[in-house]
Amino acid sequence: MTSRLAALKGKFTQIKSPRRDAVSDTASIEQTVKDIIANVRERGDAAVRDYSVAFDKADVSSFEVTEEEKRKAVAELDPQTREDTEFAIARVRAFAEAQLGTILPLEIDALPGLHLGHRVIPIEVVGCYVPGGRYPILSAPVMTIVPAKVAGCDQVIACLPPNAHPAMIAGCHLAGADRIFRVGGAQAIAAMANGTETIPAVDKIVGPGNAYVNEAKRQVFGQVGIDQLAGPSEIFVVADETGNAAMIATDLLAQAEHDVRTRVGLITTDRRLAEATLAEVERQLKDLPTADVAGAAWRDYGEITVCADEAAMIAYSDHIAAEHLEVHTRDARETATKLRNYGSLFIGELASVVYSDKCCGTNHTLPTMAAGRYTGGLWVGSYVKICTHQWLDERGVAAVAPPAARQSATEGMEGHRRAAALRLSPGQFAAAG
Ligand code: HSO
Ligand code: ZN
Repeated sequence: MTSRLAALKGKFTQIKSPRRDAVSDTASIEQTVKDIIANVRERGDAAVRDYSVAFDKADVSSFEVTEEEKRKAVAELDPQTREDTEFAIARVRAFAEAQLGTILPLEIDALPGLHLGHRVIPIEVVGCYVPGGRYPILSAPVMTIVPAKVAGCDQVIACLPPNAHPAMIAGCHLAGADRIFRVGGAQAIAAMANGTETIPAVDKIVGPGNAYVNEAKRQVFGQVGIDQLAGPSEIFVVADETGNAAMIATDLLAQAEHDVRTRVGLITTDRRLAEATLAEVERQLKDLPTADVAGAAWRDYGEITVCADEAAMIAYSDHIAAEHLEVHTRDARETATKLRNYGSLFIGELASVVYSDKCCGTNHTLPTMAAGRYTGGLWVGSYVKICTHQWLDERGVAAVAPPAARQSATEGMEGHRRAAALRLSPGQFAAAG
């Protein structure tokens, strides 16, 4: 139990508890993924082709989507879908551009003659994994590709499963992918991490995927950068007595339809709202076409927690650190200032998670499994490096060389001491020991 939860003892009760723990079990697939990565590293395209046949039943002679195929995929989008995709792209781009404007280079004179700074440098080659999955989520390529382009990466490639909906290829193209490959699963991650004859090696891999993709990203991390390890989606709502049970239930079920492992919950100070929401979820499940998934997620991972007061509600929510957190309270903006751990915050009942999922402009690739305690989600800053530099003149050397030389001597690092002292004048050199 975390200390945060221990401090909450007696301050909350659950009128609906999850039946299972949200745990990610990677042990069973670890070896399979290890083999896939080793094989792709060794045999390149041939291994990727074998896995595509074995796992995706796809016998693709060439992985790369041609310019002609991209044009065709876009032309086949119905006009409204194309317009909506372009709306999403424009919103995500505009927000990413605004955020990039906040990542500034720095140059300071830390001491006379000692100049320190940093530059903002785009990552050269980025690989965006675009998942297949239960639904063809058109906003998925938008969220990974658009901010990479805004950041100024030289090359942005996309990999998607060969059996992905053709509209997903159109989405990758419209979002601005430089090259698109029909390769999915762990073999896609292995190919992007190592490079093959046709797929370029990338510097960083981003984007969510299934358990195999996740495990592959975990294993190649270090060799390349990754964004994060994405678990099943999550939504929690914090609400007081002003909350609307029907609206809360609808938003919980919206995310619950993602996957049977989606974690959804209400955290409230109002027992009446808790009970009403419980009833609403059951009522709405009756005519939700995706109730087979959403209902299973609700039964296994759904929770409704009643807290003694606002402070306990906030603390419990910070303990969960939900991927998506909606705030339905009398003064939602005020409540928002008190919350600390979440992936993205939806302030006030008009701000549905679905708007961010699809098109309002914030990124929907967010930390799950309580990773919101230590990181935010994917953003334009995920595609740049903040790299420091320094330059000195004689005054700067006079200030830092003696302590650097002395520390080195204390540590027994004679080579370091010599390098530090070398730049001092002979008199200073002697004085620095
Ligand atoms: N809730 C998902 C994103 C999404 N949902 C897109 C529907 N479309 C993960 O944040
Ligand atoms: Zn969603």
